Amino acid sequence: MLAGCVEWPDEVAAEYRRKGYWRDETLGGLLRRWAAEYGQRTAVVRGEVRWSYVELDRRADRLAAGFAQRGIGSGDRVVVHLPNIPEFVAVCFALFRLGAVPVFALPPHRSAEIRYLCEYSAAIAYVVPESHAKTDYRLIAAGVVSTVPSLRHVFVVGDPGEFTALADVDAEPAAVPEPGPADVAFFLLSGGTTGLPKLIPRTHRDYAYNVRITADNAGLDVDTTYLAVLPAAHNYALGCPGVLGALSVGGTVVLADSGNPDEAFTLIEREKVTMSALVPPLALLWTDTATERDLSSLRLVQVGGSRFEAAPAARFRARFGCVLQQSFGMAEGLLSQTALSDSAEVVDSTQGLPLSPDDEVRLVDADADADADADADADAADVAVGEVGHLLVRGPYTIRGYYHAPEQNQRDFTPDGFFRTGDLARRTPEGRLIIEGRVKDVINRGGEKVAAEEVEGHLLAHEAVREVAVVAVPDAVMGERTCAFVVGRAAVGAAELKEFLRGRGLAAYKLPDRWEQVESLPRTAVGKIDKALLREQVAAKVSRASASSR
Ligand code: OOB
Repeated sequence: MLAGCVEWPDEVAAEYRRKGYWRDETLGGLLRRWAAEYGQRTAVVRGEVRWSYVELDRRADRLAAGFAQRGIGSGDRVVVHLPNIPEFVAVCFALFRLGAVPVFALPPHRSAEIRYLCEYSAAIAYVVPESHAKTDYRLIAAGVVSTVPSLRHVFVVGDPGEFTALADVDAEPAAVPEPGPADVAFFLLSGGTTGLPKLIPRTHRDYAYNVRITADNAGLDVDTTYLAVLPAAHNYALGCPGVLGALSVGGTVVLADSGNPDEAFTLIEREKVTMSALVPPLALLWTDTATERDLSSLRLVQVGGSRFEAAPAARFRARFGCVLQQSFGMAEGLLSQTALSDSAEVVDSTQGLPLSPDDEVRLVDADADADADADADADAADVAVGEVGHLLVRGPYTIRGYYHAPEQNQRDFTPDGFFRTGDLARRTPEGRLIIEGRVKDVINRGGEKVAAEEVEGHLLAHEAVREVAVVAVPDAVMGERTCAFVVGRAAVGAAELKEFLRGRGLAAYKLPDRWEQVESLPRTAVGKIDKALLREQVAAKVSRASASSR
């Protein structure tokens, strides 16, 4: 395994292999097998572009050979910053085959996030589209390349400007040393339990298992046409079961730019889409959007990423007449989903069962303090069935540590290897999970995670800001939005602060939705900023405002 990653203990690894969870397979090798089995069937569709399995496999090989010629090989980190386009899939498999390790940036990320990811991973290459969503990504690349010495290559899908066109990365496939099943296949980003996102190493064999169990639980088969509306670079749409799940059974992946109903409904009708995965705000939007399109091909829709309430869940089922699957998951691993056979009541009100028989889930009675240390949880008692506890997990597809983050690992993992998810949950007598909230300092903005500390750090860099606290505000559509409480040294307006954050290259979804200028911030007895009180204050204000506007 790559230096800086935490292995599963040998005896645990042996057990996971013995039970057949972990097999001697790599993601790059799997595509070879799928191409042999599904040949000319359509693997990937985007607009007018359609690639068969054979075509995808061939492209991955040629790209891999081209990357190898440019000196990219085993263990090298490559920041992949692509939207949902076929090249994303080809680049991933090319890198998987070389044993090079994609670091998956999300499409809305901008220079602040990209610089951080390149530095943290010591990436040697960065892959971007020419432009996307009205942004010229080559400008992001230019800014980052000049400040990150490890970066040797920028590959661009489309007009490369000063960089290298991905289309020119092409060579006759040659035999290259391939990675092993225990090697790191790629890095996902954490939603952030504290501070900046951490890199999550996922190995070939643990992720192959992740894909297999989610594809099974969603009943995928050769007739599956999966519509990817969420970023394929995010765990949920990548492999839960997502793009890789659909490919693993010979299905077809239709790539979309967004879940915008206009685009999505058109694609569902045209491609006879059978399945998709949404976050709750999109599920609400789909439910409330009238359409002339024929959506009758839809058999299954997953909703997850943030809490989906029972009432909208029921409305969604009634509107689309398809199976709904609640999906609770995390880039670190654990997945809990309802089953296709579950009753409407179970689907509407729970997040189902953890997917592996060897997911060891504990709900412990830690006091709801984000700073409680890992040792406290390890010793804490399990709560009774039905009671809310702090969710801890370890298992065959849950990491044992973040990449190069010994201090964070000390906090986020117990000494016996359980990951402290930062989520609060309770369990039904059947073992189903119901996610009730969280203790980590993250705002879940309709599935997009905003780490409070990250935004606070940027705001504190403004000379007029003395103190700041970023907290969640309840929101009917997004579940939560962000609110920044600012104590100024000098008068400074929200517009200026937003512009300042943009100027620092922060992704737009992290810009606070609401601003409160205050004289001081409340403190707890031990002198920390009392975020619980701030959340209450702003929630009360918002509910008063909405009551008076009714
Ligand atoms: C998914 O992954 P991440 O890594 O972006 O975020 C994980 C966190 C969880 O720890 C939890 O706080 C929240 O997102 N979450 C949910 C949820 N699904 C995720 N909270 C309530 N209800 C749900 N259904 O978000 C993710 C990864 C794979 C599949 C699905 C979602």
